[in-house]
Amino acid sequence: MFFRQLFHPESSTFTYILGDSTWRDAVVIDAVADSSEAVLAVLREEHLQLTHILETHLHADHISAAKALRKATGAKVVLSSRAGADCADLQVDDGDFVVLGDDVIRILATPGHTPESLSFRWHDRVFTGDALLIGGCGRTDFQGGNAGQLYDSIHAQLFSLPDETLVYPGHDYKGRWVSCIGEEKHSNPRLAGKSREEFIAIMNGLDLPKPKRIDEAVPANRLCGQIA
Ligand SMILES: N[C@@H](CCC(=O)N[C@@H](CS)C(=O)NCC(=O)O)C(=O)O
Ligand SMILES: [Fe+2]
Repeated sequence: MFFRQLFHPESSTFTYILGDSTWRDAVVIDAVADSSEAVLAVLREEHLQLTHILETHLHADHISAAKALRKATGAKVVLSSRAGADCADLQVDDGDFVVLGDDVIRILATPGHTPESLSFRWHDRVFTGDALLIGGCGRTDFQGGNAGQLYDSIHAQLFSLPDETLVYPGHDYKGRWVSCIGEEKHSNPRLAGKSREEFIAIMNGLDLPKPKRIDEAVPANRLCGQIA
């Protein structure tokens, strides 16, 4: 098993490289365009061959490296069928899986931050994109976001996992890297002890500024990260 977590400071985005030590295959989750060389360097150093480029969703705050990594490696781009992104090689749904060596990465549909948001479960960990963040969750005020749907996704798909499941989010804005399901259930201020109605009220009251790069990032990411 190979595992690496990278951080892109400009967008506070995490990129994950998952590998199989026997087969030497790897997948990458949420690679950022600016960091495609860093991902390729890890793959070279570790003698890993990239087979799949997974996206948790169509990002609003940075441009994806999917297209550049596909060009460099021939790996397949994987996006939710709900993304409406014809550029994807595989359009997946809840219950599908991606093979990685002797194991699989299970696909969980976790809509709410956006309709096409996915989480990926592998071994003892889950990659939650912006559905569940450490002590928070993705906002629901753009890109078809829906707070009630996010509450349902988190409870049905994520909080139903064993408490010890490690939570690797899509972003962290406060220097944290990993959490676990038990901790989020117990102490996430938006979710712990909150009813669905209370959660919706919290989300509808956030009043956050729009991501700086949203107008260029979403159309580019619907084309797998095509840089104009
Ligand atoms: N200041 C950031 C904001 C990024 C942002 O809004 N991120 C989204 C994820 S795409 C989010 O849900 N953030 C949660 C939060 O800020 O609590 C930017 O301009 O890019
Ligand atoms: Fe997002």
